[in-house]
Amino acid sequence: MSTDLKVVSARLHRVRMPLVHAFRTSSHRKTFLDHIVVELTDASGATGWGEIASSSDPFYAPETVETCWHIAERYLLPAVLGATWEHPEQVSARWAKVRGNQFAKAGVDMAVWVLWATVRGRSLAAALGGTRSDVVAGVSLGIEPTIDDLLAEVEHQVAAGYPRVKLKIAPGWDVEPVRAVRAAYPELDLHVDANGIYTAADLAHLRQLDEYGLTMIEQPFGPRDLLTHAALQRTIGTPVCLDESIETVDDLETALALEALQVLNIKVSRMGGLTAARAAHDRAQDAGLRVWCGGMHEFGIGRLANVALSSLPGFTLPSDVSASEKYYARDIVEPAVVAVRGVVQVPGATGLGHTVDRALIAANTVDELALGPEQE
Ligand code: OSB
Ligand code: MG
Repeated sequence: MSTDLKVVSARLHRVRMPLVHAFRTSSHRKTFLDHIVVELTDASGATGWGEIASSSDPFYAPETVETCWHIAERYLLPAVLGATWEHPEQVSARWAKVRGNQFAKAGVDMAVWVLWATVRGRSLAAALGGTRSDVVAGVSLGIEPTIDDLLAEVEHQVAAGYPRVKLKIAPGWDVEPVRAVRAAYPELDLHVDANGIYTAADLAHLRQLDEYGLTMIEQPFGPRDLLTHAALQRTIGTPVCLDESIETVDDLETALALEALQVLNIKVSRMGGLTAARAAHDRAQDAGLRVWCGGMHEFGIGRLANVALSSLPGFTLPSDVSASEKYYARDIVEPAVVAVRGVVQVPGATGLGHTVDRALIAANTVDELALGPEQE
C-alpha cells in the first residue's frame, strides 16, 4: 500500500475578522484583517488547514491579499493539486521557481504540513521536531494616541501575565514612550520594533535607546539596509533584531556575514512557510543567535502553526503568540488559543490540535474559490 499523499481539491476562503483593539505601527493602522484560509483535501477526505496572513496593503511586505490570492490560485495550488508526495518539503519544492511571494507560499505550505501531520496521526509540533510542551508568549503593542493610553495597555497585558512587552516605535513616538514604560516597569522584559522606518540619519537618535535596558531593537531600518543595521549594532549594547530583512536563509547568511543582528524574529509567513522557517531556526541556532517567533495577528490556524514552530528548541525568547482574545472576540479555532500567565500549551493532538470552526469561517467569508478536478 502506498504511503503517498495526494491533494484532490483545494479551497480559498477570504475571511474578515474585526480586531478587538485597533493596531497602529510606523507604517499602517488596522481595525480588521482579511486573511486567506487555505483548505486542502486529500483522497481519503482528510483536511489540511493553512492561513495566508498577508496585510491588506503592501506596507509590511510587498504582498497584499489580492496578490496572495492570485499567486495561490495561479501557481501554488496547481503545483499541489494531483501531485503525489510523501513529505511536505517535496510540495514546496514544486513551486521553487516562484520567486518571493512568501506569505502566499506560507499559507499553502502550512496547509500541506497540517494535512501531513493529520494523516500521519501526529501533532504539527511533533511533525516539525518540536521539543517543548509549552511556549512563552509576549505581547506586541501598537502606537497609542497618548503615553497614558500606552501605559494603561501595558498594565493590562502585564496584569494578564505576559512576561515580555514589545512597543511599536516611529519618529515622534520612540524615546518618550520607552522612557515612560521603563520608569513604570524597571524590570520588565521590554523591546521595541520600528518596522523599518528609520534611516542612517537617525543613528545618533536611536543610540539614545541604549540606556533603557531593552532586550532588542527590532528592524529599525529598511528591509534591504543591512549595512546600517550593522553600523548600529557596532555602536550600541542593545541587540539588534531583524524581521523584514530576512525572507530567506540566504538573507540570514548575508546578515550574519555583516554582523547585522544578534537576534532573529522568525515568522512563518515572511519565510514562506514552515519548512523555510525551520531551516532558518536551524541556521540561527548554529550561528548562536537568539530566536523567537514573530506574528502577523494570525487567526487561530496561523497562530497554532506559530505555537508549533515555537516548540523547536532554538526558540528561547518569548514569541508573539499571545492568546486569541488579545486580537479577536471569537477565533476560528475551537477552543481558542489561551495563555496562562503568558504560557501557551503546545497542542499534543493530531494535526493543528484544535478544531477549525467551519461555521465561523463561513459566516465571515467575503470571497471564496474552489479548485479541483470537478472544477477543471
Ligand atoms: O513587525 O512584528 C511585526 C503585526 C503586523 C505586522 C508586523 C508586525 C506585527 C506585530 C504583531 O508586531 C505581532 C502579533 O501579535 O501577531
Ligand atoms: Mg517586527
